[in-house]
Amino acid sequence: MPIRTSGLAARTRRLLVIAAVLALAAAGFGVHRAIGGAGRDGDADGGAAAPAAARGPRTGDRIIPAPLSVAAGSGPAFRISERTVVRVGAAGGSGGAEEQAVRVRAVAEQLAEALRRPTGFPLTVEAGAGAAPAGAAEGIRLELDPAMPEETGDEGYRLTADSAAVRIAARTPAGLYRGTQTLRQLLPPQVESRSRVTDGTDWTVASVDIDDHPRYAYRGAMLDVARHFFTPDEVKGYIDRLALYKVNHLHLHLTDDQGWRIAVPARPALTEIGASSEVGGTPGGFYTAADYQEIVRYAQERFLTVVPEIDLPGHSNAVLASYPELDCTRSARPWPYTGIEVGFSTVCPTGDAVFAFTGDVVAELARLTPGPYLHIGGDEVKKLAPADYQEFVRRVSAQVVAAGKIPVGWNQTAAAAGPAGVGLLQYWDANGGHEQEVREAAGRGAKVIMSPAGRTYLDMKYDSSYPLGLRWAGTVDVWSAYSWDPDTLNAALPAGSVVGVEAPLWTETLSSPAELDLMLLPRLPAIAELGWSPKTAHDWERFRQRLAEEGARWEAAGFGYEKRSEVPWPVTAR
Ligand code: TNX
Repeated sequence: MPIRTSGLAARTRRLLVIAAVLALAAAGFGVHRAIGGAGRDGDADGGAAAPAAARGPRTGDRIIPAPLSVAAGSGPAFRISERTVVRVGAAGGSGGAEEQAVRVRAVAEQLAEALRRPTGFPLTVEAGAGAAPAGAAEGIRLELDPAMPEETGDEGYRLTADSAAVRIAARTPAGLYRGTQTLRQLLPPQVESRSRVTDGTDWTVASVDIDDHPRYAYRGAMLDVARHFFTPDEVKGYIDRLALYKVNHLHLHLTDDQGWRIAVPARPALTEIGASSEVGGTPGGFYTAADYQEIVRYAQERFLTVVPEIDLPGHSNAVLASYPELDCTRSARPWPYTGIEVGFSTVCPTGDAVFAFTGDVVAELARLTPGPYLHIGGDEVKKLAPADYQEFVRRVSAQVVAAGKIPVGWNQTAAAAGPAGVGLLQYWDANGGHEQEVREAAGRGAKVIMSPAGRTYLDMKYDSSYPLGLRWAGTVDVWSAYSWDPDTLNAALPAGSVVGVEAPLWTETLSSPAELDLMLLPRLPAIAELGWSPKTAHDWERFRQRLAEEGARWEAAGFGYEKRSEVPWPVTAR
C-alpha cells in the first residue's frame, strides 16, 4: 500500500505554510514595490499604474524567454471572441502522419482549454487543411510545415498575428506547443486565470511576426522529491510552471539518504521501509508505477522529458535501511534518517549483491521511462576509494546502456564518462571544481549540462536573511541566476560540449508547493531564458522589466512568487 503523507500531516504542513506566509508578510516581504523608475513603454512608472495589459495589447517584446526575432506589425490586433475557432491544418504527409495529427490536435485542445477557462468562449477545435471555409472565422491556426527551414528544429515555430488570424507553424507538434506558450504570453495576464474573467478584459493579440527556436536542446529543472515527498498532483503543478517557460526536461531526484520514492517490485523493502520518512520525520511517500507513468504522461503532453535519478553509491541511507546487506562499509545511520547532512553513506561498491540490486532498479526505471536518459547520481561520496567509486559508476553505467538508456551523472562521475559510459554530465561545480576531469570527459565525447550551484540552485537563499533555503553555494538573487553564459562560464570546456542548462530545486528546507513557488519564481524564468534565447537577447535591464509583468500572470494563475526588489513590479492599488 502506498505510504502517503497523511491528511493530518498535510494539513499541519499547510497551516505551517500559512503561518510562514503571514510571518513573511509581517516582515515586509510580499509588499508590492516599484524600483528603477519608468520601464520600457512607460510601465512601472512608480505611481498607481494600471497593469500594462489594460492599456492595449501586449507586444512581442514582453515574452520570456525572449524569442529569436520579433517584428511588430502595424495593422489592427487579432481579437479572440465567442466566434473564434482553433483550426488544425493537415500534417505534412511524412511517415507517422496520423500519429502527428493526433499530437497536433492534442496541442490544439490544450490551447483551447487554456483559453476557454478565462474567456468563457467555446473555442471549438476544427480540423481542415488550407484556408478557412468561406464565411468562417479564420481564428487560431496550428499547422505542421515540414518545409520550414531546418534550423527551426524540433521546437522552433513561427507565429504571425494580424486582424484575421493567429497562425502558428512548426516542423513538429513540440514546436507548435512552444508556439502556443508564446501566444499565452501575448495575451493579457488574466488569460492564466483558472476561472472566468468578468472584468471586461480585451482578449487581443497585437499584430506581430515571431520567428523562434531554442539556443540549447536541453533546458531542464530538477525537483528533489526525496528530501520532501511531493504527490503526483504537486509534481504536475511544478510541470505547469516549467512548461510556461519552454523548459523541456524534468529531472526527478527520486532517492536520497532520507527517502526512496519509486516502487521497484523486485525490491519491496525500498518502499516498505525506505519510503516511510523524509526530512524532519514526516511520513514521506512514493510513486507507484502508475503514479510515475501518470507524471511522465502529463509531462509528455507538455513536451517535457522526464529524467529519473537514482542517486548511488552515496546518498543511499534509505537503501541501506531497506537492504542492510548492502551496507558492507557500515556507513548507515539509524532509520529513519531525518537530518540533512550529506556524504556519509555508501552502498557496497563491489560484489554481486549490489549489482543485482542496481540491475533490478535500472530495469524497472528503464521500463517506466520513455525518455532517453537515466540519471545515476554519483555525487558526494566521501567513504570510498576513488578506484572503487569509479568501478561502481562504470558498472552501473554499463547496466543503463544495456537497458537502452543514456546514463547521466553529476560531475563527480566525469572519469567514467565518454563512449558507452556516462554520456551526459551535470556540472554543478562549474566554477573550477572537477574541471580537468570534465574537460577530458568532454574530449571523449561526453556532453555537459550546466547547473552551476551558485547560479542555478534554486534552493539557495535569495539573500542571507531569506527564511527558506540553504547557502552553502552562496546566495542566488535573480540577477545572479540570469547574469552568466552557459557556454563560457567554464572556459575549459571544449566548444560545443554544453548542450544546455538545468535549475535544480533541492528540498531539505522546502516541504510544500507554496514554498517551492517562492524559490522557483522569479528565478526559473531567468534560467529558462539562458537556455532558450540567443545570447544577444540577454539583457538584465530588459529582462527585469519583462519579468515584472509576469507577476500579474502568476497571480492570475494562483502561483506564488517572491517579490524580489530587483524586479520593478508594477505598483497595484490595494
Ligand atoms: C548539493 S551538488 C547536493 C544535494 C543537496 C544540495 C543542497 C549535488 C549534486 N548535491 O545533495 O541537496 O547540495 O543545496
